[in-house]
Amino acid sequence: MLTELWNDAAGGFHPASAPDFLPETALKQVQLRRLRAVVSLAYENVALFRTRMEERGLTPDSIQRLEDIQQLPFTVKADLRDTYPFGLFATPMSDVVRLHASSGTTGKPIVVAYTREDVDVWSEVMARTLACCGLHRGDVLQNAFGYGLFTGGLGAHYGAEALGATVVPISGGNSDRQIMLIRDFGVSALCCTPSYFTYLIERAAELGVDLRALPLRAGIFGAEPWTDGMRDHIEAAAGIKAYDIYGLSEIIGPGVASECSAQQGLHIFEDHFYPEIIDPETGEALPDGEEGELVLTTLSKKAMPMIRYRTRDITSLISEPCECGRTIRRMRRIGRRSDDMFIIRGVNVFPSQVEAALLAVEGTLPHYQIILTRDQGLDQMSVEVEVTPEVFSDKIRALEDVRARLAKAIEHILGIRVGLRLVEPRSIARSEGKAKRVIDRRNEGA
Ligand code: DLL
Repeated sequence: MLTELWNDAAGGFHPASAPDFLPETALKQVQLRRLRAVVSLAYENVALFRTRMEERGLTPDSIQRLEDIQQLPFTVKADLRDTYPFGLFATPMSDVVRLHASSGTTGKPIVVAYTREDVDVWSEVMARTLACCGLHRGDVLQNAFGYGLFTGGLGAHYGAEALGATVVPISGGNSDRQIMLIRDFGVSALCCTPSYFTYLIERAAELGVDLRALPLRAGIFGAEPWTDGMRDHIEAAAGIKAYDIYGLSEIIGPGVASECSAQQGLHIFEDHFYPEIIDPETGEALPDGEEGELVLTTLSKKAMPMIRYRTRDITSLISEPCECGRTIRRMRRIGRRSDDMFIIRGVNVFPSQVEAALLAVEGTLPHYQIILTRDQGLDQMSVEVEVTPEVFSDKIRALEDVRARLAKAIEHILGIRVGLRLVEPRSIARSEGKAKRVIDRRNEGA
């Protein structure tokens, strides 16, 4: 049965996908064996981890069952900053074949490392990601994730090659050339951030290229939050199926989890990344189905194992079986992070709520920014959103009508009124990678 699935090239399955279909007991055995090995590796080679284990009276032998993971200390982003650049490496530099870094918002980047084996695991989970999105040998994947220290470009590149697809390593930016190659190379799939793809849609229209008439059938998007409304916009405008993929540098890069054809949650490649959901306030473990902070443990990483890493990404685990047949669990799409919330007049606000509201209003474009300011100690928020040329060129009435509907949609979702500025198409900067949705001016002039 499984062999049939994997041989079905048109269905996108690939031999590397085998672990996606493991029976639960076999999966748990693999997880426990790997967990014990990775805890030993970190204990013996990473001073910070060893000290924290000792403080709790733990040794690697304390891990006898999978549930014992809950005794282990968490790792947080500050640990990577405090040990910058190489303090969490578990192997000598001579075994490290690759470094990546993620810029972060302030100061020094965080650095991550890979051995040869780690790169192989990464290629495998990215091949499984692409297979999950229905890709196979014979597909032409245009890789518009940035190549460089960012993990998106090289992660997708190695995965596509491992799958046997043809990869076009164009990286981010150079949008006119992107559109030319999509057309001339018969590109069947493209990967980039969802915000960059909305720009490619816009640019293709300006160049008179109808993406819907081309062979492009799949978009593989991630690295930033995006809503179902954004997905509907992308799928309709480009005539493709848009898949959500998730990952983070600290764990491996892209390749931690991926949607499948059902588009109902992202399958976590659990044989390599052990997921837990915790209450972000208390750190207590929550059962499947409950929403909380995602914590991940790398089960096979050698150069830089991460034990119980607090991602700050908020989601919940889905344990019900998926119609695609994969047995590995899924997580719901990440709509927010525990650290991207702001409080406006006593109400908790997340940027994704604003996106959901504005995409529901006709006449707006999916290009927006949230501006935060502080007035007499109170946080204020205003939203700048582009409207279509037809609305903008008008005719005060159309503009006023869109403004009124938008104000209502935002009030409906957030429960408060916020400042609104409707702006001309192209007035908000386009991004080639992760979009900057929030401009925080709260501490300016303070
Ligand atoms: O963004 C890795 C990646 C590259 C993922 C390409 C997917 C595709 P970082 O730059 O370290 O790594 O950023 C990781 O981005 O903790 C989330 O907050 C956010 N993120 C990543 N994927 C998604 C997604 C890459 N699909 C941080 N939905 C993570 C929502 C996402 N947020």
